[in-house]
Amino acid sequence: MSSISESVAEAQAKLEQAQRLSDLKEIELEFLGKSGKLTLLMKQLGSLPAEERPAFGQQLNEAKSRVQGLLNEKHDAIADLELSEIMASESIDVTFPGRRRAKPLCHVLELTIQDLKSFFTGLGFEYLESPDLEEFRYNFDALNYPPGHPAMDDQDTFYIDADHVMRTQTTALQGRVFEKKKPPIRNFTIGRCYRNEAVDRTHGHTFMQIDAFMVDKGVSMAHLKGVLSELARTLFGSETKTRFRPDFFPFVEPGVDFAISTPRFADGRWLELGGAGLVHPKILAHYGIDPSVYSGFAFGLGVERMPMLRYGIEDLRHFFDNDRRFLSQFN
Ligand code: FA5
Repeated sequence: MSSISESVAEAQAKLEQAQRLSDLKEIELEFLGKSGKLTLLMKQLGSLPAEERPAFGQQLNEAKSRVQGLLNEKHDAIADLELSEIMASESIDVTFPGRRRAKPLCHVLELTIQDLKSFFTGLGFEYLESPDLEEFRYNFDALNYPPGHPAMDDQDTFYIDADHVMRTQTTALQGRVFEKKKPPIRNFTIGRCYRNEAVDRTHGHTFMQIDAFMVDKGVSMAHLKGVLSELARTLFGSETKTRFRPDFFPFVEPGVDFAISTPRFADGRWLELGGAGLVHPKILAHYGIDPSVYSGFAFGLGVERMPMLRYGIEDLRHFFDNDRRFLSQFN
């Protein structure tokens, strides 16, 4: 019997000394845990004479709830104390300056694309997209490449299977449009092109092109030169000169390469932007557009070249590095 009151007195003394919630855990274990002192006393019950058992059991239960009650009281007191300690040590200084978030930047290529879109929609060209993973027939056959023609070697690309390639030129949109639309047609597209190319300062295996084409009655080289010259002056300044020299592409006749020159960069040297020409009459006829009534122009230009010239960017690989020091210069 006395060991019950001894245990309670012992627990009470320990609780008075307890400072932390962790101390309380230990005390709880020591007296009320599975092998706690009061728990073990319960096991003596069986060895007592039958008439003593009820009184012993009752005393033990009272002792256990007394210790539990003391534990709870002490727990509340210590928890309050610990909370105010935490509040004091972790207080927030609301006047402290925050961490600055990096300003989102628009990629210089995207800025160029926006300029191109507003220029061509302004001239009444409708923007369309076609897939990067293109059918061989749109990338080559529809553009009048005879089977095995060496011009395809200039645009060696990544073949996915016998019928699909990563498109080498955004000109691949033409066949898709001519299948569905009849003149007047004025469309343009901007997108990635892929070529199996040795990468250097001015060539990527992945790069962007803009292609535009217009088919209507009486469309001539004069319209082509007018549109490209206006584009050059809009992008590179009013003093920009343009040059058109004969060149070969299977899908135009005549074909030209298109270059610009301005005193503002490269000491006025001629810089090639892309290819152009009048849509080949065979292509028009193939799609049921009578070439004796209708004619059209088409051109395809490299997009990276434009900001490279405009801002004097000397290496096309900067566009893909995502270095903020580079990108932040254009915003
Ligand atoms: C073409 O791709 C033709 N489809 C252009 C065209 C369209 C001609 C319509 C006539 C009518 P070319 O392979 O020359 O042509 O590429 C055009 C432009 O894309 C180049 O002048 C260059 O600015 C850009 N370009 C071509 N290959 C790369 C490359 N590997 N990396 C970066 N830019 C490139």
